[in-house]
Amino acid sequence: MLDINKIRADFPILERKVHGKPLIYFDNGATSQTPTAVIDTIVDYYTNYNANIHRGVHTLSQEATDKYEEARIKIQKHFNAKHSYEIILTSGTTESINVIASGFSAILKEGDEVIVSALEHHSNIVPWQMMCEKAGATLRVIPMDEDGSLRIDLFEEMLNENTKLVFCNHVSNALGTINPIEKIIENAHKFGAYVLIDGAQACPHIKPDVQQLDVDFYVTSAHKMCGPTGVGMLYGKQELLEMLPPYQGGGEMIDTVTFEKTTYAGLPHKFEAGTPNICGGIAFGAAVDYMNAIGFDNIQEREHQLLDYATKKLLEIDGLKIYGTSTKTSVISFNIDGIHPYDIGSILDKLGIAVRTGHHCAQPIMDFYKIPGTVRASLSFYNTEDEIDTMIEAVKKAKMMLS
Ligand code: C6P
Repeated sequence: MLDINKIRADFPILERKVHGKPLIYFDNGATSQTPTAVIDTIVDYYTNYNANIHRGVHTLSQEATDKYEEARIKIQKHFNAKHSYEIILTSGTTESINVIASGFSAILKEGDEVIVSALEHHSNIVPWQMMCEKAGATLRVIPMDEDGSLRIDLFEEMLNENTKLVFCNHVSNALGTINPIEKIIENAHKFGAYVLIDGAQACPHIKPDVQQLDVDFYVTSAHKMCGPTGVGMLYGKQELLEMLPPYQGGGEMIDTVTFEKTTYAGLPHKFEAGTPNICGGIAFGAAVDYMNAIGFDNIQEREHQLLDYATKKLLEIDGLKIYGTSTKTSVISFNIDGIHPYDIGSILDKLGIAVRTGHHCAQPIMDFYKIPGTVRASLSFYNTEDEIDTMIEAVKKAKMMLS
């Protein structure tokens, strides 16, 4: 059992007030809060060893380089990648996806097919559309079901010898539903297609093992798992990362440069042009340490308690509908009959409660349900039942005011 009061003390922001009320932070799907261990790592970097990495012989640069590469190894171990150089540090999930989409734009050809799921965030749709447009490939979509699950039966029918790539999120950001990525990877591989899994919403709750999954590419952002913004990960199998062309040209991604010809550095540097987010990378490592110290089994158990508690209480409110009811993480997306989600979100904010409202960068899901958006409460292990009770009362109040 987690000591929630002790855990909450790790997050200084939870002490603050919003509109004179204690902050209740239920927008963890957008970004999670930052524990003192990560904040201290950031302060320590800028206070004691801020320097550019892989470039200097001086002590500060070497210290920063060592810490950055230590963080890469922490991330490698966390995701159980075979080699640390299979972990590319990027600015986040969006950039990680764009690295792969840009690389495959040069490899795919007309007649090739790529498959994406209906449950994707725009980051896992738009780069592939751009890639297909450049390469002349066709984008196909795995349909979803009313309960927020994917039609895996139809996915299996869509696969054929032209299928080259499959993209799917591990967990839907708009609904919290968990996709059967093991099945998706296994079936795609039967046809020789590569699979990219967007783990942005899974990694705060689940510890993926990329070797066990046998996934080709797995991407995530640090800021949803207690780390800072502006840094994330692209995991790729060595042979695939070696096959793909670099994403950006610049310093540190080269081996030799002349005006006639440039040769590229090996992994991971080939994909890390320019000065990276050094402090962010180191703090990402600290966030991984923090979450592992709490333990993903404990996190899941706690978040399931919160999810069950909140779901039961919300469903007692007349006219309230929850979207996405298949197996899921601690995300509740809901609407109340006849009330715009934005109006509910605004009233909750006045009461100190942070939720996200709108289409959640997943417009196709909203189109499927024929709604403009939802109110999304995304809960984390540091939330409490008392906070949920306050939200329930606030939702009832909002309903009364807006009906
Ligand atoms: N979703 C949300 O409120 P970046 O912005 O690159 O860190 O992550 C993009 C992204 C990609 N895939 C999924 C499944 C995501 O949930 C997100 C970010 C946030 O749902 C902000 S839009």
